[in-house]
Amino acid sequence: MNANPNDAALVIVDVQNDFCPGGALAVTDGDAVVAPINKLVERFATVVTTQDWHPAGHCSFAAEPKYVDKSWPRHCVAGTSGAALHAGLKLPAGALSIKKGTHADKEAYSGFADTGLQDALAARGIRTVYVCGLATDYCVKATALDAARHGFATKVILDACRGVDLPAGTAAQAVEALRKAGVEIVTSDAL
Ligand code: VGL
Ligand code: ZN
Repeated sequence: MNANPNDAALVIVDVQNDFCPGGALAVTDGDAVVAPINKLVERFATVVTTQDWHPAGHCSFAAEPKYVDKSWPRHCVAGTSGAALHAGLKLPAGALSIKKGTHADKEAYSGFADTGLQDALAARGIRTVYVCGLATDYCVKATALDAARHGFATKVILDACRGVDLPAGTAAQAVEALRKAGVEIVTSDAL
């Protein structure tokens, strides 16, 4: 791959058990992102994982979650197996781990929200950010939009993403919003 010089980072968003089949907030085929991501990681000198990492009483949790209004079942509670990264991910030893959504009273879909990620990437001289993972219409979208806002050339690797997509079409709308914001949509085999 010549598209990923040392100034590019791969940001793997929320590939956590709770977003995979069998998890508390399972995304259809969520675990299908693992194989393409594993093929990509070795090509990047800088790899970042984000994890949704909520306190037990997080404000987004609802006893009767509606999803469409961004109320969710209890998910990704800090330290639980549901919050752990999918065991199939093959990460380099130096991967940077970002936890987000750690405040009970604040929702945080973006990996850049109060995490220090922008400074960490800047310190490594990163100029281009490739985003993949879960979910296309929430945390992938928010993370990619923030990356673009922070001035990084930003690309979303679409075949390495899956969306909640409730109601159906939400994931496609997210992709359109990303394009409009100047985010490039790419596929992993083109990298
Ligand atoms: C996410 C819903 C709630 C995500 C996190 O990772 O996209 N979605 N919390
Ligand atoms: Zn969450």
